[in-house]
Amino acid sequence: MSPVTLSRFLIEEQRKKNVIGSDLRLLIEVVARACKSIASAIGKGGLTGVLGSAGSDNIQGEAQKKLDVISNEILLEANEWGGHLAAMASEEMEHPHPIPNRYPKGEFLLLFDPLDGSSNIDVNVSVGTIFSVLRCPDGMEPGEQAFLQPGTRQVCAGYAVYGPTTLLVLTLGDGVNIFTLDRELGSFVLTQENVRIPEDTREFAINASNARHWEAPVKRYIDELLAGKDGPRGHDFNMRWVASMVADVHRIISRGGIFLYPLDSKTAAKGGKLRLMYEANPMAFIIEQAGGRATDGRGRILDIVPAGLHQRVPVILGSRNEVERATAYHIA
Ligand code: P6P
Repeated sequence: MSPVTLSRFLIEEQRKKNVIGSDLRLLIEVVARACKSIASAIGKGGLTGVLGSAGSDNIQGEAQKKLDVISNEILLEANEWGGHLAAMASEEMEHPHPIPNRYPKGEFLLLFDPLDGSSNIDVNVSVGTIFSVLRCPDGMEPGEQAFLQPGTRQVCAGYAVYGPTTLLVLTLGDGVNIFTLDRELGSFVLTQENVRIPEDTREFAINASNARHWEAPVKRYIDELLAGKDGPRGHDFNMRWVASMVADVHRIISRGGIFLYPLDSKTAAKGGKLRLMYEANPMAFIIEQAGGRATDGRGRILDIVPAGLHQRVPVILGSRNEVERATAYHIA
């Protein structure tokens, strides 16, 4: 049988389950095409002078890499003419990006972190694009307020991983599917269907250099993992930390694990490190659709009602039983 491309998958999903209207199908295909362009720009690296700093800071006060700016531009230009969007929002922009008046507007709001983990880009470590899709509330202007919806309102979420292969991981609220970019075909091809995360794991991901800043429940949880088979957990654990959320989350989607970027005394004033709207919410949607769990240490991430577009949040996500244990320690 010929490979199932992303386009064929979306058309067949629409035929079978009526979950994807033509505008949402167009949105996903346009975002996927933009991710191919970003993969191509990244792949050229030092050959075309796209590495290094852009010499500017983003709204988060973080130094921007040239590829942060390039990736953001690629996504804006790809999505503004199609007529499927009411507006866009990005980690790289303080305010939502309105659809220019010369183009028709649609019902969807697209949010993205155009190049997550970009601090790794200059050292050739996997990075990615994270995106989330909401509906613009009827009768509401597509300004910041329209975006401030809990993650449960997402109609679609996904990420691209730019690594040894370029992958697109997608959920439409009906399971998680993985597509691999066939560079010869120039198409994303379905390579894993209905992915499920193991409920248990022996692998955790946390930036251990922050240990002295952690709250007591996190310290207890991690200390028990580090105690290994001689400790209360009764077996050894392994640690991974790529410092690209997309890469760490994809490892969990692929083989299980738990990822923690918890509240700590360094980030408490800001509410956490990771951004709710275009990092935590899309990843939480994907993880839950694959059978995992995602909390902020005390409650479900997808239930959080956002107060601001760039709101930060603590994140604990991955294999169900470990996330439930780590969260229970916060509530005990
Ligand atoms: P740290 C990348 O900047 C990012 O937003 C996530 O992709 C990643 O998980 C985290 O920050 C890494 O943070 O403090 O370990 O550099």
